Amino acid sequence: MSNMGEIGWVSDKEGGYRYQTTHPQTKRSWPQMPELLHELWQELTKFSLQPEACLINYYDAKARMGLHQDSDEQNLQAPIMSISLGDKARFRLGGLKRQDPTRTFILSSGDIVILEPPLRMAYHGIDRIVPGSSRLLHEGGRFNLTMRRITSGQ
Ligand code: MD6
Ligand code: FE
Repeated sequence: MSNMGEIGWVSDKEGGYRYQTTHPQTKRSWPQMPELLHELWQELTKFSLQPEACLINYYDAKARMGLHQDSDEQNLQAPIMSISLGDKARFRLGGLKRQDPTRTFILSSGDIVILEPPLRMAYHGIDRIVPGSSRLLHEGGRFNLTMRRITSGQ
């Protein structure tokens, strides 16, 4: 797990999960998001504000992500856009309540998911990845890049 952009999503024993502008161990800023990602966000979301955070998550063959809502951002009107790279994954999308029915999609390398109102707060997760289903990464596995606008201001 790592980040690009002005703000990163971090966690440690002391502080739990939170957004912060520096790496909790090195205290350094996160590297900039490549211009290409800014352009992709602009083109696909048409949102008025630029993304501030890009979370980089790596999934090995056994990794999964439980059903969750993304609700830690100040700006809950802003879309969240993610890019999948490497092995395929089974993405589960539900509704605004945890008990709502869910459906699943296979996300392949290069696929993009955008959660925006009215599904901005929909429950979602990764059931499993499909090991060996892409040749993009020599080490196998899957990267997910999740881009977000955190603050409401400029
Ligand atoms: C993943 N994605 O694809 C996990 N969240 O590995 C997310 O949790 C997610 O793809 C918000 C918006 C899009 C996403
Ligand atoms: Fe999410």
